[in-house]
Amino acid sequence: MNIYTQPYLFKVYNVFTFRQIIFLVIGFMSVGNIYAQTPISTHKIEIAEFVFTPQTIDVKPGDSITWTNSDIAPHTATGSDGNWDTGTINMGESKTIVVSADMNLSYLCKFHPNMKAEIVVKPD
Ligand SMILES: [Cu+2]
Repeated sequence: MNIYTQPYLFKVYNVFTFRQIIFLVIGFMSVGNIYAQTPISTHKIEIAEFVFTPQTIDVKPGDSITWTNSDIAPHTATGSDGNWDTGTINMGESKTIVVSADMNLSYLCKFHPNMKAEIVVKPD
């Protein structure tokens, strides 16, 4: 090995190591993210005898919530400020919404405003 090829080899070796480090860092970050994110879950809320059960649920953005109505009367689940709404849920029907970060905490039934419950959105 002469004096002219040695710096070149050193450079190549350095670049290769740098790329390896980058790949490792990106690799570990990706694996870390997979384990850091709790899986998306589906929450079920029963509507029976004009009551939402459970009354309060903890959710994360991206989760889904399904309301099932077992009353004869139709109901809705509607954000208190009106920014989300399942629409009418008839007897035996289910309606599902996906949780967004800006959903407000309390909701009610449009037809029976005394029917109230809460969803608590916790950031990821
Ligand atoms: Cu109702």
